[in-house]
Amino acid sequence: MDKIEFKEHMLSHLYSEYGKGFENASEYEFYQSLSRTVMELLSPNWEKTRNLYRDGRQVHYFSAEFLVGRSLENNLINLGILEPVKELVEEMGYDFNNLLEEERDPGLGNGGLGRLAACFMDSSTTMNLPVIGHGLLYRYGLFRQEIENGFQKEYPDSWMEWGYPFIVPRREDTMLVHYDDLDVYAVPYDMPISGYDTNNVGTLRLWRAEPAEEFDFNLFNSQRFDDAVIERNRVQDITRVLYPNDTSYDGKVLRVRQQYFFVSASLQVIVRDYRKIHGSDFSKFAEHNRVQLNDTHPVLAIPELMRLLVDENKQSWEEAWKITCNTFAFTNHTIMQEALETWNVEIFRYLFPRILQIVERIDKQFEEELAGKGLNQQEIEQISPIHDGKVHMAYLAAYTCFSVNGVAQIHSNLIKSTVFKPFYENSPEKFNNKTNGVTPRRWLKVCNPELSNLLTDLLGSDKWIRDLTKLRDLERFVDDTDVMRRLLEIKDLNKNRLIGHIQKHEGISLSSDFIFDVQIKRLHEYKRQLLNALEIVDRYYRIKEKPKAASGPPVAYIFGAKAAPGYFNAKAVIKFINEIAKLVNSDSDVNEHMRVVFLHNYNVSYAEKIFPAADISEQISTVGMEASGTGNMKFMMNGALTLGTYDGANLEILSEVGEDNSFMFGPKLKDFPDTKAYYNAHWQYENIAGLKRAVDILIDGTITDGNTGMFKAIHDSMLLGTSSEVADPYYVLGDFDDYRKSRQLAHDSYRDSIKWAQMCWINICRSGTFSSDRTISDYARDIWQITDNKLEN
Ligand code: NBG
Repeated sequence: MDKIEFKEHMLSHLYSEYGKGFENASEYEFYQSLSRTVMELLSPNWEKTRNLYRDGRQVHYFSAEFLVGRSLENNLINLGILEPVKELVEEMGYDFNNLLEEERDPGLGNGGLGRLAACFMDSSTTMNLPVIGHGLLYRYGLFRQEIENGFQKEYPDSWMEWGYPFIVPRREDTMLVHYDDLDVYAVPYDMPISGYDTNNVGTLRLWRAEPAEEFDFNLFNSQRFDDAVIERNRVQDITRVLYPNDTSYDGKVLRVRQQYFFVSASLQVIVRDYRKIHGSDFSKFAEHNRVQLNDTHPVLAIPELMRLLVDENKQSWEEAWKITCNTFAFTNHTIMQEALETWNVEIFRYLFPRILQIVERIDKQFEEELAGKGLNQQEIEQISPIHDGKVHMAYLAAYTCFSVNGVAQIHSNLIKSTVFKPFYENSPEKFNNKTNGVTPRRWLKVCNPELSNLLTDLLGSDKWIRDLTKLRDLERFVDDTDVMRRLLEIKDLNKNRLIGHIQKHEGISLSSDFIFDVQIKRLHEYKRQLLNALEIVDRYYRIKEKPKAASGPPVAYIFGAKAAPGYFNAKAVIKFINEIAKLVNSDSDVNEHMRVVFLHNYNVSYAEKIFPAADISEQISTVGMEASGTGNMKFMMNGALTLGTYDGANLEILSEVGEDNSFMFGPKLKDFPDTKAYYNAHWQYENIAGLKRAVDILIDGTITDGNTGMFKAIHDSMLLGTSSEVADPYYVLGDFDDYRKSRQLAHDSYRDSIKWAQMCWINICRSGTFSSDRTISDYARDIWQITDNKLEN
């Protein structure tokens, strides 16, 4: 399509959608018509790809979250038309970047787990692999965060209220999902996933709940307005919000309903499509379909497939069990107990007694099997899918699935020795590691165009975009000071871009002379934003006390994080950081040397502006608690240095770049003290210079939490144990001194800019293994056993 045709297509979309032409179109309407034209361009190959994949083995990636981020720019790049479209848009008097900002981020995920699923979709399509994503179309994504008076406030994120151009309904695949108290229509909305340098277009299928009963016209007519809509609301609630608050019983029921909703609808389609080819012979089902369960949220798929096979397709229990075990593979993403979902048996009984019956039978079978292997009743009971009145989703998955993997080497080892120990001992062959990765398209090429161009120029080709290990060849430029200067210039440019954005959205001014020391991730105690904050307070006091302490370069401490709405201590840390920001930024004794920024509403598109501008990547989780991390990889690719603990994928980054090109601190896992027996937080508090002063800022009146008790709560969590928890369970005080030293070293090292650039360069050149293309080829080879299937021109 040339420019003129492209413009004609845009115009016809404008007319048909809004009844107006270019002269009267708003920026938003212009963006919509542009996006619809892009959809038009993608659609023929999308359809062909679906046909191409139909008969071979397909992988179904089941996930409650897909944090895809914006689509327009990514699609333009993948279609190879970014430059001409940009020109066209500018010729027509629009600012291209403003247009991109019109697209709302589909907030269909919380954090790393959801973003990983999105990177996997990108890599699968780019590598021409038949992988389909299945999830939920939440009307309201993760909340929009505002910071009011330093507190996090949540607002609904109505990202699709005005229509989202990159999804289309496929009413022909509407399925009926049955609960004991309700029948619901599941309507799929498909999103095309374009890949880089390929014609293949993958599919992300998102289900939305719609009432199966017609709107009750008679009730409405007889003035019973509420009764007429109550039932409809109850149905639409199922896909109204991402992760509704599940602290109440009703919230939990809704959550389970959501989970069953999408796995049931997807499996019904998969079974139907299989029957179209193989009729009622199910012996090839698992050969045809592999389902990857992304954490415990979709694990209800296990009993649901059993139900479909046994009740609706006349398979014997034994046959069905064999098929089910060979179909499902499971990924665990955390060993934190709170995230290993368990559901009260009564919820299952209420929603779907038949599913409960199936899980009970699986449970019985499990117990008999293990008893046959000589385990005693008590041992078996503790790890069986149903015990203590609850269904344990992780155990159900570990027992059934043919593959169980963790997401970084240390984490995959840990699950074998902790949460899944007995399962590992029973079937070691199931367990494997698949270290996470991120897509170099979005996280390098798209977000950092100048660095991408430099890499392409030096390499003499852009092959690195599909094979990131190619960057290794560029290491030879590390001693070329011109290249290092260019790298520094690019960082400076990216910093200035971010500075403009921060000025506009946060009202804080920065300069690119500052070191950008960044921690962006969900707010969680184990991720230890609190450790970062306390070290900032300590530096603040040191400078106040002795201005000479500020001899190094100035530092901008940048945070972005959302806290779960019901997570009190996490919200307290947000308030704490904002209070520190107020204190520091308004104090002229220090604000030339340090500034603190808490970015509100951190999301994928904000992240795309931050990674390229960062100098230091804060990866400071308590050892053993961060399964992998993926932000750490994005920082590395964009030339930021890791300041981190020996945890998650930090360890694998370290083994690529070495201690000379990163700043590691704290104990290794094997040396980590048993905090329950040998750790005295109080000793640290009293004896580590400056620590008491920093910690006590929480309670000495210097800053205030507005009488919420928040600051006292985090103060106490570090110093007072409870009957169930030791003091400072996340070892914040324990790691403080070591962290401070490493951070100081990192900041001091920044002064030698060429040396600094060389370290960044090594990080970039050795980031190849952290491409999600590598991760996906590992899954494809070891778990899914699929090969590529490329659409020809
Ligand atoms: C998160 C881990 C991260 C990991 C991502 C993706 C959950 C439950 N887990 O360390 O905390 O990088 O999953 O695997 O969101």
